[in-house]
Amino acid sequence: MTNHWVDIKNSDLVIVMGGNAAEAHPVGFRWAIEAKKQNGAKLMVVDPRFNRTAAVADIYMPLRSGTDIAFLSGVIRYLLENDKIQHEYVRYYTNAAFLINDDFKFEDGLFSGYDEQTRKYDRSTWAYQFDETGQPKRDLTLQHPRCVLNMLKNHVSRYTPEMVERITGTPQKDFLIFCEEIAKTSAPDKAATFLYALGWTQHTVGAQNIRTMAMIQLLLGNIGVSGGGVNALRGHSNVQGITDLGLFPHMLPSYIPLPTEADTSLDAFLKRITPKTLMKDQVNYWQNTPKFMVSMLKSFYGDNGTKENEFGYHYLPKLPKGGMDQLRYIEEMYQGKVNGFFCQGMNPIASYPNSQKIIKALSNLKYLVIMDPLITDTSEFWMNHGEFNDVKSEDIQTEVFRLPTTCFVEEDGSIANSGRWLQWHWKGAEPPGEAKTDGEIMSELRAELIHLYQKEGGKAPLAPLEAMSWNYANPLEPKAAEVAKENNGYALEDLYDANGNLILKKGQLLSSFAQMRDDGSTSGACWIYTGQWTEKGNQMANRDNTDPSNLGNTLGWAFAWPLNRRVLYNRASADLAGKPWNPKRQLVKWNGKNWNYVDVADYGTAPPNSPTLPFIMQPEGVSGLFVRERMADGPFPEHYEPMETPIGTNPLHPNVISSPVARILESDKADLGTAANFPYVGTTYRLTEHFHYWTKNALINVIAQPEQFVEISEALAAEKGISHGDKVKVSSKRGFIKAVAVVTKRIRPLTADGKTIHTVGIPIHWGFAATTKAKKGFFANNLTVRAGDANTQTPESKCMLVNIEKITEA
Ligand SMILES: Nc1nc2c(c(=O)[nH]1)N[C@H]1C(S)=C(S)[C@@H](COP(=O)(O)OP(=O)(O)OC[C@H]3O[C@@H](n4cnc5c(=O)[nH]c(N)nc54)[C@H](O)[C@@H]3O)O[C@H]1N2
Ligand SMILES: Nc1nc2c(c(=O)[nH]1)N[C@H]1C(S)=C(S)[C@@H](COP(=O)(O)OP(=O)(O)OC[C@H]3O[C@@H](n4cnc5c(=O)[nH]c(N)nc54)[C@H](O)[C@@H]3O)O[C@H]1N2
Ligand SMILES: [Mo]
Repeated sequence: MTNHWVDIKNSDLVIVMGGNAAEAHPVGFRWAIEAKKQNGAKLMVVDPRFNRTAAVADIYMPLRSGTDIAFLSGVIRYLLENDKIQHEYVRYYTNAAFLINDDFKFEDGLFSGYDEQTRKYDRSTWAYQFDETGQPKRDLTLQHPRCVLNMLKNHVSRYTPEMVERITGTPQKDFLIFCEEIAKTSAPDKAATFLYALGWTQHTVGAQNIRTMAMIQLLLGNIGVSGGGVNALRGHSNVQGITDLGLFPHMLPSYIPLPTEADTSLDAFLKRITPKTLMKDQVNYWQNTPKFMVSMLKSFYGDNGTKENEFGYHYLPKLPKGGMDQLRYIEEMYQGKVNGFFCQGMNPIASYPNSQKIIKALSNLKYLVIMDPLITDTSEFWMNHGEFNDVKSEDIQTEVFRLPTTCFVEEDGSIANSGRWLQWHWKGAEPPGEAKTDGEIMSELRAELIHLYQKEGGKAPLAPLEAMSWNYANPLEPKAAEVAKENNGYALEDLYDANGNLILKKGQLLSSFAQMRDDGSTSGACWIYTGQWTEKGNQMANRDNTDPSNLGNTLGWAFAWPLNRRVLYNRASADLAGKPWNPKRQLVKWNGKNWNYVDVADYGTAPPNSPTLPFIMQPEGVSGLFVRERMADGPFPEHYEPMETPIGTNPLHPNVISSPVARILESDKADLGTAANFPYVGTTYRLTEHFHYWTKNALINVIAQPEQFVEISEALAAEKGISHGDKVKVSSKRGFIKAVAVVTKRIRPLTADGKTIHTVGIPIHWGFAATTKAKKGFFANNLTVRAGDANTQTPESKCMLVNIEKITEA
């Protein structure tokens, strides 16, 4: 989130689109209700289903799954045509005025630079024009035909209300209500917030769904302000933490990419990833990347990382050519190229797309290690569970090891919530049986691996393992506090400022990442977490909920990264002179030295009316309505159909139907179906009463939601002769599930491109492994497509083509 949970109450208009907050985030959703109560805010929901959030909304409208970009681009068109934008904000705080390179084009569904062979874009034309002094050219009058705003206007001109209805199935009159409501927040003192989650991310165009919304927020001046923002409601309670700490195949902690095989030295790597300041006087905070990277390496390798060996840079694993992701890794396993798999805290046969392929992939392993407090479907993948897991155990040679872990209530630690608040928690119970913490298991594995390598040798080099610093009082039992301080960072020598004043003594904890150095004199594994545990103690344990601003920015409660800032880009909450757009919800104010007021300002010390602009993480100082090279699929968003499309065409450009750069492997293309055999749209989602695949193990949840079901409209039920309560089989090109049919008014057919579109709603929570007497069920992921977003690794779990038939069996 750019903002935070409590801040939602400050909104004038809460839009839930691409998520179902009342169901999947019922505790945090109270702040949406507070916005209604305290501000008279309206709540608008746009979702293929009339879900539990819609049930308490003021305005609900349906749309066909996978078409949000068309809807939101139509909104952008409306705002521009009707001049409902916040002018000053757009002119100075976005790149609206920047001129776009003359070679940049968009034609017939493709941006300039597309290579059909590699299915990738050469993004060099997605750039600005520069003047003789190397500065980007701007036209602050916004008249130039190649300025971003006019190019955007032209790009979205195709998304008329008629076209929006034709693609999305949302009736035009509903769509226009949405436009009118949101347009009201172009007033400088009004803010809308968007709450979203998987309804937007789980698409081949997921990242662009979110970007289109962010562009709307920028045009309305709703970013950096209280009650506004771009607010992802995160999933598992600490999934924000795993993202921050870089638990991806292509990332290091704190959003620093993992080097590739082509990055042959630390210097070359840093040169490639450190952005140059693009416009003079701008902060361009990522220019500090070398300080963050070297401090991280010092934390990883301690005294084994020296200037001479590039601080241990060569010990880091390197991303192979072509990258690595979940789809490719499973493919390698499927092809028998992988010996062993450590599965820590996940249940891939239930959660990854195309479950039957995952089961075959695991069957090709020599060994599988499961670290989990529970039995999971994955730990039993080799067991026959009748029609639910129809495998022959005797054919599967994979050796499975189960290492029981604790869960969060059985250990101390921190959890990062969606609003970037790091909150410390304390152990509440002793772990049962032989359970150990993940840290203990990993530490023992490390020690034993080193020991075995030293004794017997091995294929992989031992040096990286030996070089890793492991400075814990008990190396087999790292304490959460020790790890938290390691992430925060230390001074490795006495540190002085430019005037020769001592800032920190050797061994003291850093209080800000501004203290980090690139010469090896500081250590810290995750720069954005610096400040969480300082010489003043554990800031994550702070529990003072005093709220002088009444905006919910309780600076004394927990620690929000970065530097306890509650609203990112908060300098954008005031004009260039520092006058707040909304005096009632003022966040920052110039005090002669800096902008700190009721939030920690992110703006350094540039005084009012200085040329330094608020988007300090961008090398041009402003936010991007046009993205230069970051996105894999285009500098402006464009509607592409899902990989499996029910209309079989793209009304905007019939030659480019689905995303031309979507992530899909050649081998999975044969598993795509068409509307001829699978005429309906299947979409998967959660229920409040269950948490993924764990709560099959908790009797109370099993009682609350006892049996696998799917939801269909009354119209589809009538067409297929299905009655409420009948048993049905839902199938896709990949597999099938059987479930009870729930016939409901909450799902209704839509008309898109002249066709009737029926949706089949599929809750995800069933499987076969449970310690309770829970009824077994089928994986929703038997049905899903192995294809995903080109920018992220997220698969397209929210739309696929299916068929549904009534079945009669005992
Ligand atoms: N009780 C409970 N809570 C949970 C979880 C759980 O398992 N149980 N899981 C947690 C996790 S890990 C996560 S990531 C979050 C997920 O939180 P959410 O994303 O809110 O949950 P979902 O139910 O997956 O899907 C959200 C909604 O997206 C809609 N949708 C589908 N396709 C589209 C589309 O193309 N456009 C739009 N606008 N909407 C679409 C669906 O109809 C559904 O209502 O929930 C978390 N909270
Ligand atoms: N079709 C479809 N598929 C989906 C989704 C969807 O909407 N539709 N949603 C996707 C999303 S958003 C998510 S997040 C995934 C979830 O997919 P998974 O993460 O694979 O599913 P979980 O059941 O949450 O598995 C987490 C496991 O971690 C274990 N665990 C809990 N605490 C600890 C701990 O401290 N240590 C260790 N080692 N283990 C622990 C739990 O017992 C559980 O078995 O599913 C994805 N798959
Ligand atoms: Mo999630």
